[in-house]
Amino acid sequence: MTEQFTFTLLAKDGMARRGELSMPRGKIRTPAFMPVGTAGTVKAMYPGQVRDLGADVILGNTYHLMLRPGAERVAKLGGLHTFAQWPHPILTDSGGYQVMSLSKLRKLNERGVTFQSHIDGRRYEMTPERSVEIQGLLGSDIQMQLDECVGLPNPEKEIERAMQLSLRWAERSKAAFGNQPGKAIFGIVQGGDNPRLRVESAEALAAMDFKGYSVGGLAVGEPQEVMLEMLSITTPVMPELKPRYLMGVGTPDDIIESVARGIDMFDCVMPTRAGRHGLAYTRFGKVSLKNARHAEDHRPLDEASDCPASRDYSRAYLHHLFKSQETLASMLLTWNNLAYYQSLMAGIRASIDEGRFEDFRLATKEGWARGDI
Ligand code: PRF
Repeated sequence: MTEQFTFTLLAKDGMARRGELSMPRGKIRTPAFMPVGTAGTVKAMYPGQVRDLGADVILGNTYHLMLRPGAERVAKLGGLHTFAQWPHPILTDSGGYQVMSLSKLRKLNERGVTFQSHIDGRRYEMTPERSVEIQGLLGSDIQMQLDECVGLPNPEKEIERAMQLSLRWAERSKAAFGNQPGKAIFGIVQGGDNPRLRVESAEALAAMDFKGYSVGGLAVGEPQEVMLEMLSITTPVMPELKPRYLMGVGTPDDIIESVARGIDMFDCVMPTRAGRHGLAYTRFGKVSLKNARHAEDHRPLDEASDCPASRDYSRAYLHHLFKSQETLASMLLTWNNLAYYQSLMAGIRASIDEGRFEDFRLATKEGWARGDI
């Protein structure tokens, strides 16, 4: 019973959904934000800290881990959960997207993609089957199919070619994954900024009966308005009773607007990367700790927060740490940002449960617009 992978839709409020994914390693409350742990670590955070903020799942990257330390090595060391001291669910991306954005000398054909490592220049081949194998060696609970994501803008022909290739790779990925009761592989909707291609992709994947679906190929250069329009067109043709994951998104505003259009899961480097670059996310919008206006500011980032990083340290101190390039600057700002993201998700979930998501969305956006000084 508890060995199965299930998704339960608990409540709906407009298009926004409350749900719960359940699998042997634990439950994921949705809408969920998944902190990114690219190389087996959520940068600048202890795993226990990530957990305590309310993360039910983290994301790992096939591309990075296959190159270093290697998928077979991770398997030998007991799998990613043990290796990284995260015993809860892990979702892994398939590698296709990272190959296209990070590696050199890529060659893509029907079989898959060959590329040179950005670390040492060694050549690798990634196929849908090899990606499933690697994600299996890592011990992933939720795998992604290998897909091809094209940037925007791009000609319709090119978007269509990549979308159709991704559909054929979806079939191969699903066949390679087979039947693994406590685990899942998600199909990925592509189709760029083209409504016809988005619908065609979503319908073809729905017919393949995946346990969950991702929306890829967005937040790749298009305006937010276009991304949201694509979601408004796509989610209505996605299976109602399966989880929906918007890949690589986004800002707090992207998240709340995407939840309003029926998305259940998110991941993004934004809170962790921005933290390492001196940018804090708060209830009152973004605060750049680089700015000299914080040099003598006694106030913490958010005195009402439960997170020590947000509540206990002055902006002046955070500014000083950042200016001095101290490691603690990255640690505290990442902690603050993930705390804010997880509190936003908790607020979203509670508001859907209580049928007041629209009020929550508007009040939250008002807070960001008001600013903090
Ligand atoms: N495909 C995969 N991973 C991704 C994306 C995608 O389209 C995106 C696009 N925002 C982020 N990560 N496999």
